[in-house]
Amino acid sequence: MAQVAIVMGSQSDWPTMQKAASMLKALGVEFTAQVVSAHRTPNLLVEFSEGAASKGYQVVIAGAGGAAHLPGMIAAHTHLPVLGCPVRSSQLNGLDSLLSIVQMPKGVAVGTLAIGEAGAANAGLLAAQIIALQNETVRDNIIAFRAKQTQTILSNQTLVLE
Ligand code: RP5
Repeated sequence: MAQVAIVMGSQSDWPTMQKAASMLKALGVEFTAQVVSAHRTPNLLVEFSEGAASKGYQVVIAGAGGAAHLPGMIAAHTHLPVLGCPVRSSQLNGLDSLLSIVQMPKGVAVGTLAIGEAGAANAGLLAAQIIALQNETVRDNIIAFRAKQTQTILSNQTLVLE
């Protein structure tokens, strides 16, 4: 059963959001990915959000660009933790997406990640860390991932002073 749901406002968000998917896959977390638009498919948004917990999801990762209402609207319809990913937009480079997602009013929470691919990858990592609270396999995978990352940097010190 999938533990994490990745949703995005448009197919055009997938090149960014697949970084979340890749991270979840690398850490052994089951997930699904689908397009749900706050503006173009509002009824699907309500249906997805209200049914997410009963489907067994434990975390929702929601990515959107521009007037990015998707993460906040999902959070309004579920008690599950929602991680918001600002997708880089063509007009304002994702600053619009970031500000749309991050400024939630008190009482409905969205955990907002960085703009673009790094934020999407970290959303996958953070979702896995939430899952790891009750899943030893995922916890061990995260610890190994972090150790490998550290070792890679320590063994690649190729800075040269000229
Ligand atoms: C948002 O509008 C989507 O999340 C996407 O980032 C943006 C543009 O969507 P498309 O016009 O490329 O479908 O809802």
